[in-house]
Amino acid sequence: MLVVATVVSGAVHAQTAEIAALVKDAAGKPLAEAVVVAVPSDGSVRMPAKAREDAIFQVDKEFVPKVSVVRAGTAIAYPNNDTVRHHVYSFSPAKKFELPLYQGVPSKPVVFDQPGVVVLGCNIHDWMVAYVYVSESPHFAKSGADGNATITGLPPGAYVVRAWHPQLEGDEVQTRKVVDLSKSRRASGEWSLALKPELRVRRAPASKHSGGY
Ligand SMILES: [Cu+2]
Repeated sequence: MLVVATVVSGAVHAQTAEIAALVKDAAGKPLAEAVVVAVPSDGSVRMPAKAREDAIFQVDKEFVPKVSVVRAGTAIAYPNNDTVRHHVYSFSPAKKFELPLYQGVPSKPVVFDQPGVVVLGCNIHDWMVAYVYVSESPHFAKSGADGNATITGLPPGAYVVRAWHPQLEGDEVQTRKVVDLSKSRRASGEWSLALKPELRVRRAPASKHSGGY
């Protein structure tokens, strides 16, 4: 007779742990929109089988959110909340794509299957920029305005933890730290990131004439 064992989702790792990361810039100021990723140090990344979905909106001719962190395999939709059309594209090696001029929601989301950083732009509005950090690990968090990013639900073990920010100076690899969660349920750490100056494209001055781009 066949016995089928059922595992209640969420109870698999009853003893999960978390990493509380604080990300700052070189001057010690809390850094928002930094990505913190934890990879099991033995390389045993267990990606949940179910594909994830996410969305990056266009609101008032800006991408929202500006920084997204997703695991590899995630499909991202691009709902356009504006009345003008956008033309979203990426030339990044991790994902090259183009969504020619559209309004509303393009019919097909874009799947990000390669780990790496993907920079998004809009052909019409040069100042629009967004970053998709595609992680090879399902364990990550993004920092808030206070610089705090907490990665929860971690199975016990040792992790290599690294931090990234759109303005990061140098290689993300240099930010790696080993965090051991084999005996404790919580660990905290600080990451201090050297940043490049932010390159901003000025928004076009608001036109008195509506109906254009
Ligand atoms: Cu646009």
